[in-house]
Amino acid sequence: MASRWSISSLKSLMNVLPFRKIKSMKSSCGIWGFALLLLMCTSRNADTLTVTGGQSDSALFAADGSLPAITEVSKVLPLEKIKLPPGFVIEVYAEVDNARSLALSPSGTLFVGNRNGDKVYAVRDEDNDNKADKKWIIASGLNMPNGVAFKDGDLFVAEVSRVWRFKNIEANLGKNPKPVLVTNAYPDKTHHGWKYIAFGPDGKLYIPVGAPCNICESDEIFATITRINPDGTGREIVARGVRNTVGFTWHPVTRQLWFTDNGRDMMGDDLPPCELNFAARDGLHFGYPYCHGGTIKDPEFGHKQPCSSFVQPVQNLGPHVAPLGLKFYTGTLFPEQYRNQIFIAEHGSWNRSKKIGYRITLVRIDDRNRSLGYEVFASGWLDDATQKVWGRPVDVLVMPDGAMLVSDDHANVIYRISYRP
Ligand SMILES: [Ca+2]
Ligand SMILES: [Ca+2]
Repeated sequence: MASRWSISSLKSLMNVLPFRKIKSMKSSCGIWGFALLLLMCTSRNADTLTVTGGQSDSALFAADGSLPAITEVSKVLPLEKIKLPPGFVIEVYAEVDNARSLALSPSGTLFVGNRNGDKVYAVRDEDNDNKADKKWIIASGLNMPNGVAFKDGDLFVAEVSRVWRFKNIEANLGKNPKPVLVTNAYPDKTHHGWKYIAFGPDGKLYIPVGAPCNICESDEIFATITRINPDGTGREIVARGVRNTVGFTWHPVTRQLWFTDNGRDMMGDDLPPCELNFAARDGLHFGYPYCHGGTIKDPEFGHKQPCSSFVQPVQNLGPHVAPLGLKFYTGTLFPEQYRNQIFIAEHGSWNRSKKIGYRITLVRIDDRNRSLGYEVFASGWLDDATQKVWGRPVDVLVMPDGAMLVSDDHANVIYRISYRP
């Protein structure tokens, strides 16, 4: 039986212990280390999930198990620094710690994953004023639960190696819902192990497996996009040679798969580009680790296969911009020129001497899936002059009213971008 003592419980305990005290306990680190190891083994090896929503533990929670979705905390964010095209407005939609991937139910419940955190959240705008009012913790103690997807009333959550299904989730938001295991058959490597997940037009759940390294050849399952049936059966590899995609979507008309890919590191500030890719069919190879950006031979592996044997990106993005979530704009609120064009959340570089990314970009495409250009749509989370960063976009989602939500795992909020000329 899995212990009530989940990783999150231990983290909470560590948070309340005074830092000085932890330092003074250094001599007993062996015992703490062993205890930590034991706890990790207990909660990771058992395919049961310790759900510690904790709704009954605190006076902070309302009777329905919810927390306020917006507090004073986000009011200090310098939203006036965000540059948008004329007529666009950005506001805070909800506060969510380490807000990562987004998934929306047809009735308007927004589910939000974590990467550095261990939780999955739900938020709702109950009075339709375009700001969320209520927030629920769906689960705690998960291992990088970055991926969330919604289908037929059920919430799917991806950890590094496992996928869980929370049945009939909207009737159980504040009730510590118990999930069922969909699969535990994915590798447990944490390097590029956090997952974006989404249901395709074929009703299957798409799950990427990032390369377990910066640059390497590896077992067949790595550097791929896979898909499974909603019950976990029937795993297939859909695309190969994909280093680390943390965002994919389907064209609203052609229903074909589009995805971002994060380029390798340690080839300098300006190489290679990150990528926007389009998969015309299943079974294609997109180049990694042999070829980057369509034409750049990898210094170590490039001699093995020529760039001409791989699918080229539709658009090379900035080097190290870290493109994550992307969506076609399918609403009607934004001007006509944005319809069916691609918005990309660029999380921002981590090892470039001058930072790049930290913005929302737009790639315009024609009806033959060719890029017509790559431009900045929203910027200002990075101050170029001081190199200071106050926010990092992760995922984008088009709401039924045509507004666009953007998650930010650094400022711990979800923004709503609307058009009010
Ligand atoms: Ca509201
Ligand atoms: Ca590629």
